[in-house]
Amino acid sequence: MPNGNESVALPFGGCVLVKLPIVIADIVDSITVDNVTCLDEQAKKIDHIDVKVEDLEADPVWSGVINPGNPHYRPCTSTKATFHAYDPEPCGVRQLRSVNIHGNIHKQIYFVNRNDEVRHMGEDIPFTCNIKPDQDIFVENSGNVDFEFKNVDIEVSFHLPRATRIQQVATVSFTLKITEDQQIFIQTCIPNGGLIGTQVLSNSSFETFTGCTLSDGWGQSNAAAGQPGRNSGYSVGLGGQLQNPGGTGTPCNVSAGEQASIFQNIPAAALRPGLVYEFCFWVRDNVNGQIGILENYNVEARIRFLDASGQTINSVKTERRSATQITNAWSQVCFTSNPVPEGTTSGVVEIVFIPETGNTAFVLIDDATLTVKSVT
Ligand SMILES: [Ca+2]
Ligand SMILES: [Ca+2]
Repeated sequence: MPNGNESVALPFGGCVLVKLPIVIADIVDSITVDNVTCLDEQAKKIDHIDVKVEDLEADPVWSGVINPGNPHYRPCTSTKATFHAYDPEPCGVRQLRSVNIHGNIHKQIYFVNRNDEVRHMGEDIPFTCNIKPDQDIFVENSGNVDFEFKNVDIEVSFHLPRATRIQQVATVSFTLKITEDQQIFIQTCIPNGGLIGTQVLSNSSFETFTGCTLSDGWGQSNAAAGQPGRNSGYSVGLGGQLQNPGGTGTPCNVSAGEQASIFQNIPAAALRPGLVYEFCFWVRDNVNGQIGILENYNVEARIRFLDASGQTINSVKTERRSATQITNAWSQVCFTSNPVPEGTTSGVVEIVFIPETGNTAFVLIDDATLTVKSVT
């Protein structure tokens, strides 16, 4: 079990400048190539034709650099992802006018001759075709644009009008993926495995505070920082104080008759669907046989996950201790959250002091830790 005295700083990813191919367009298109092949002997019939596309290439046709009057104009401020010394204007928005597609169709024609023998004949049909994109495509730096053919397929139909002539229609279909290398800042993430065992709360020992108020990540209500802690440090009082904060400050405005709480957001970099957390803290009350203190309270600790609109997702894990279970001696409470649900954008841990009628007791909290435990 964690003793709560360690606070390991996460190596949270910062912003990193990377160069990535950004998809500009996926053009789905096809090209039809007709040809007539003369056979070197007379055929009774065509058995089949094996066909494949080779050396498929795309040569773009660009507009000039567009001027500031064009709505797609953007000033050329970034340094180039790739610099071509031969390009007089490597930076500047251009429009893709069209793409010249060329390649070669390689065929193996299997036919049956007059002697009922199967023969074959190879042929190569080079082709060139210009295609125009359906949508307007603009790029920032044409020197950084790459064209890649995906899902290339070819079908061929044929008939034999005369014994030595084959009419063929080949249809080459493809997706032309157009990407542009762009430099962007990305947020790096720690792999899940690197998070396991990490304590993610700040000021987990409550040693940092200003007057009655905890600093460094904690929010609070009806709470008093700077109370006597475990291990000779400080703790935080919920609903009351044993001493003025730090033993020297002015009294905190706290009441044993009202609900009190401390709470802290789970760091976003440690919040991932599927992870679970163990929340542990130490608690004691101020009841040590004194006459006149009425104990009638509960303490609830909760781990909540929230969606983008700030609504709690139905995954709150609650752990409750009664005034009887909490004594004048420090004891530890630990429990494990539900797995972080999909759609979570934030998470909160909180410890809530809930007084009932007539209560005059309060509690102290120390060494609250939230440790990433496992991945489901
Ligand atoms: Ca402490
Ligand atoms: Ca008690």
